[in-house]
Amino acid sequence: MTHEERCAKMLEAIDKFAFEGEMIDYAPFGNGHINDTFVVNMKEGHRYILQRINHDIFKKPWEQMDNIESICAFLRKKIEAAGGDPLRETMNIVKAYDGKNYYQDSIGSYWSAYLFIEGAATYDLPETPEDFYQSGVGYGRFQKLLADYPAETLYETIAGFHDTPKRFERFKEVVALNPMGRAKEVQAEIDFVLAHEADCHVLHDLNREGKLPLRVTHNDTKLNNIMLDNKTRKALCVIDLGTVMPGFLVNDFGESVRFGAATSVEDEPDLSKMNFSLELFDVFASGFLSECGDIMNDCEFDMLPMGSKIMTFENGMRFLTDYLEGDVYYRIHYPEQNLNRCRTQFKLVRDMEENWDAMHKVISKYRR
Ligand code: GN1
Ligand code: MG
Repeated sequence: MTHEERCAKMLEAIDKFAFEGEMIDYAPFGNGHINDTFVVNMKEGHRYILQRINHDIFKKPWEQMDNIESICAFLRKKIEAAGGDPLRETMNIVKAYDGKNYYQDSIGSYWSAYLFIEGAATYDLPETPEDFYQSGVGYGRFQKLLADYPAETLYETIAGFHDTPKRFERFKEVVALNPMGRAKEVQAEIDFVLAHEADCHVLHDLNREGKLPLRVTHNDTKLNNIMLDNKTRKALCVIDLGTVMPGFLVNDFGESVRFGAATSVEDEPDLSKMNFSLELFDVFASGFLSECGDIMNDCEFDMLPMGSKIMTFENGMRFLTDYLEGDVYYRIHYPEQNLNRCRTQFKLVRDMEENWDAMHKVISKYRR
């Protein structure tokens, strides 16, 4: 598709949503690896978020949007009851003129739209530990507010998204197929994955034994999926709700830890710069548990370090799988990016293993 054709599709979509006012222009927005996100600027000064949903990955965008609409309505009620501002503390869907919560364009792409949250920003790295603490508060609050939402009524927007054992099996298949002939150059990383098979099963086994409950989870709790208020610098709103579905609380905790309790960015090529920070782990745990510690059971407390390790390991394994497959899933900006991403994750896993007892000690400080 040419640039002009792409722009024409954007304009077609913009025209279909119940946006108030007159559009001036639009621009790409954010750093996501999966969907295409834009900001739409209106003449009257307000803005909207418009997103083209990656339909190869989210197979049923209409189910995803029903999840999001229903979760946001639930959050809105709780936020109003607490005297908060639902226009800033939760996402707000803008519907299409036909009443649907998405629009399918003439070439089959799915679009969704939201009110733009003004006076707030997202970060790829915490500028201060307090930023990371606030993200813990934000994701912990998200857990708490949704603790009585019936998780089993949500659609699974990506089948087996954090089914680590299934991802492990898929990884082995891809290694065997070796479609790009890249396996040889990453034997050390492949061996690292294979040596961690037992870890993949721990959380799912506990769930089957009835100890680890399924809850409403966000599943992509990176620092950059939370907005901090520009004035107060406090957690304001959890965004990027496409992967909200039933899951394990410890994985939401862990996904935040792997991204934020790290001393460098996800694709840092110089591994000496990438370390797990026990201090930041402590900071995040204190924020997260201050909000939702009282809804958690013993097993969830026990498994917070494991959730951190598993999410880090799983992301590394997914990046490596994608590298072996020829970079078909994640957006990359240079050829080795997925391999760099994989290596930082495995470095963090090793660091966590070295800090295993210390991580448990940190959690015990905040145990209720
Ligand atoms: C993807 O699109 P983004 O950057 O929010 C991915 C997450 C990964 C993350 C790695 C739907 O999230 O699972 O953890 O990249 N989302 C999907 O940075 O696969
Ligand atoms: Mg995102």
